[in-house]
Amino acid sequence: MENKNNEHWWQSAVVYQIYPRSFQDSNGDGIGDIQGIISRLDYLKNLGIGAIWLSPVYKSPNTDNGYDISDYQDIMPEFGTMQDMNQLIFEAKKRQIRIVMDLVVNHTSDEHKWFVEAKKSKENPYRDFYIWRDPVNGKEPNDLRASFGGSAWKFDENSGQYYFHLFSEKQPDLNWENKQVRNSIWKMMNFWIDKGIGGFRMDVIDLIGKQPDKMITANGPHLHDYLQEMNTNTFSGKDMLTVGETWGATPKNAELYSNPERHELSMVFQFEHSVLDQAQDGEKWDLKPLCVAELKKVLYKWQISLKHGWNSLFWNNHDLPRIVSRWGNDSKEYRVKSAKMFAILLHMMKGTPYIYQGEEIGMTNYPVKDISEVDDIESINMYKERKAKGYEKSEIIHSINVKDRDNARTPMQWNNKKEAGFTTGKAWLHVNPNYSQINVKQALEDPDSIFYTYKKLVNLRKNSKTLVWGDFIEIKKVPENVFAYVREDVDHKFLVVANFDQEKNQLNLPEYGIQKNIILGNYNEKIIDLSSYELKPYESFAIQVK
Ligand code: TEU
Ligand code: CA
Repeated sequence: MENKNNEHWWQSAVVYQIYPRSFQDSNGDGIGDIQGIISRLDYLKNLGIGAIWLSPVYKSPNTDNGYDISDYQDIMPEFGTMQDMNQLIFEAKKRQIRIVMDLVVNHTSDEHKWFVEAKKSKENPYRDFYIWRDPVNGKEPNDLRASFGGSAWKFDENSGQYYFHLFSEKQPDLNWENKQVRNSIWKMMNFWIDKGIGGFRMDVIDLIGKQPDKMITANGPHLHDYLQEMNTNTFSGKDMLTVGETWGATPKNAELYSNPERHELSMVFQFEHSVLDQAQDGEKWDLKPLCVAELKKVLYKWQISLKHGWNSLFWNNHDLPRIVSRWGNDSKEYRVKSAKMFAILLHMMKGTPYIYQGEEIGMTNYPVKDISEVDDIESINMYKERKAKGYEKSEIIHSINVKDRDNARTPMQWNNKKEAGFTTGKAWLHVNPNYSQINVKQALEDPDSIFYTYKKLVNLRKNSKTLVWGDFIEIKKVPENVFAYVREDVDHKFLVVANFDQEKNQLNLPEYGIQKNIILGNYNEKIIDLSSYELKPYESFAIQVK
């Protein structure tokens, strides 16, 4: 699997993310489950993906939909049993699909037995598994804030101390400085590795080196030491896919994580492109229009700066709004065109592409009218906070509709039957009413659907070393809202063009002239004269020029 050139399976594979709660229900309780996933493996095999990143399926009280884990070595009963999980790993493997588990070890649930013990007294052997501090002048030790609102410190009446939580108060942060904590985590990871999984996606891993007393949260001083220790004690030598979620990553520290000589991770998710529609110094709810030129700058920068590392490529995940609604166009006229443009633009780049469930059929955001329709703790807390600060309801709801996480979490749309074929009961979260037109069944029946563009892209990578390992070169002489780049090695050369615009744009690339070898495009052109070509709205194509 691993060869001399440092080539790995996860470089030519495409990863598909499943948010289990919303993927497929098998027993009519309205909640997606593991048997549901198993029943859809053939669909995923048809798409051609090489791995599934499975959002958490562990035992959890579900304050944050599974990102608050109360037992890492057990399965949430709503999702099934450990036997179901073993079956999923086995059935996926039969189809050459690896299962990448979500590793949420920055924090646990407050219902995890470590925290239940830790809370009992200052002397409890598990006390130091978490971060406890005495009050300062009768108040919180400092001003650090939690990601889901309020202070990051929660007072515990029983012991008179505060504990630290970077997310909700039901998600206490683990104390990574404690070697016993780290050893317990390695043990748990090895439990999963022994089951034959394909790797780990590591939740907010850049926070584990925090030093709250020094107001340090991301990129703490021992972060990379911990990751090297993890690597040595767990997946070292196993060629697994390991991807860290790192909101604070720069190209420079992404190389620290992913340079193979450092023995840390395969790659990280960086979010620099993903915050470009957020007002400076604001939160994600403070909106600003996307500047395409800026997006281009950021994506290209990441393409060329990881000399010794590896990129991950994504538009979507379970925390982000749907890309066609966000930066494309979800109108009847342009939804399919813009969705295909996103696919071509991203998948032809260098790195490992990720597809989030439903992206391959162009699923869209779900606008709500009232906070009562919202499930996500992040949005609900923000709503309360901003209401109290005097924001208008309409303004808050607008931000929620543009940015909130429920947009990604509405049930997968399988067909045009009741509840989109997701469940025979009542879905836990509203199904997007556009399921009657946008669904998997329709996509599979239409040879010109978004699905088949994704399928083609997934397969192209499997068969082209150039696309996987070839160089990335920007073409600069193009209009501001047009992306154009080349992927090439000694054998082959591909030219990729994407009009990131609802308007037409003029392309003049005389050095390329007339081209017939168009491998895919969203307008199905057969011949393109690049010396002078008018790009249609969202037009995108890839051409093999050598
Ligand atoms: O997300 C990390 C994180 O920082 C989020 O709060 C992110 O900023 C937000 O979702 C953007 O809207 C990870 C998981 O992906 C997320 O689902 C979890 O809620 C969070 O960690 C806590 O585990
Ligand atoms: Ca179910």
